[in-house]
Amino acid sequence: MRERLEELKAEALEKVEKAYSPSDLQDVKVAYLGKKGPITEVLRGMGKLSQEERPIIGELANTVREAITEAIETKKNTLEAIELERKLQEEAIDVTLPGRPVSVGGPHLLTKIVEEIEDLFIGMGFEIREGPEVETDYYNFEALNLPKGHPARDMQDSFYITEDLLLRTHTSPVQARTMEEYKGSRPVKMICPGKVYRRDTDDATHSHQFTQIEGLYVDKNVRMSDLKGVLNHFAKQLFGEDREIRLRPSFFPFTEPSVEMDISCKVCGGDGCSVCKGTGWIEILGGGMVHPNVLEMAGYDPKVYNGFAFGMGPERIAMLKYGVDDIRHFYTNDVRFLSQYHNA
Ligand code: 2NL
Repeated sequence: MRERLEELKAEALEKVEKAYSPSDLQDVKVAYLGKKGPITEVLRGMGKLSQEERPIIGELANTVREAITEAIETKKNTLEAIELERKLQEEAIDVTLPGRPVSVGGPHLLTKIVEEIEDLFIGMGFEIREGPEVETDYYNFEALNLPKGHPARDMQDSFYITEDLLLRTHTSPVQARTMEEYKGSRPVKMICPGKVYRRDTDDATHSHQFTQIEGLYVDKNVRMSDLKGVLNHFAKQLFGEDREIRLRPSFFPFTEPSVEMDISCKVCGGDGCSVCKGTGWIEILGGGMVHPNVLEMAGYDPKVYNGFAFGMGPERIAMLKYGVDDIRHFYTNDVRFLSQYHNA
């Protein structure tokens, strides 16, 4: 019996030694220490032993059992340590590797130019006001000296929703609303950026929806020279100190007199080129002295108050400043276009 136990011990320990996985160990445990295992069997046969031998064999059987149990436990720890090491190797992360590049977006070129223009006018004391894109006939046309039957009110040119409601064709209704709100009792000095809509066929220079920034300064003793000074500062800040401006006579129903403003061409320095179409000058905005009818309708006495107003298209300004050749680039969201101006 003694030899049998020693044999079993040696056998079991060898199997433990050769075990490659926790399940191999489990097999050894069941095979040698289980209820139906050989050691249990040996112990069961102890009845046949003599009184003297019994405790000796009993003790030996226990020692063998403990030795096998301990060997399994030790091997299990070793296997687990090896497994952990393998996992750590396999899943190792090299924190010194450079990260994968993440492509981040940025403000749209149009957003940037509008904000730049806003900042310039804030610097000259103008406030920024916004208003509805769906307007009434009154604020979009009537209040701006465009009475019923005026050619600029042609159904063909505007997006009408009902007979009285339309998508605003310019941002001037925001200014008419502001003057009305201030009730003719205090000066107005504002700019209003926003989307406007016209029934146009889209091409390189036209869009049925675009952006406008209009400015209005109403006070006592406002003169055309104030308009010229403000616009001159604006143009030089935006396009560069080396640029000149000039005002030409023009016509708008809501201003009298009306002007258009050009800036000197930077491409040819005034000699004439394809950008300025040989004239040396590039048109950038329109303006003038607010028509007395417009002041009167908004509640400002034109004998006491007067003012200047102007309007510009930020898309056109951005196209001139950055050499964008097609207005549709602003709206088709081609990332190759958009990403070019992230650092502009
Ligand atoms: C242009 C020209 C202009 C105005 C807009 C205006 C507004 C009020 C009263 C008088 Cl409330 N005028 N706005 C005046 C002249 C020209 O815009 O070329 N815009 C893109």
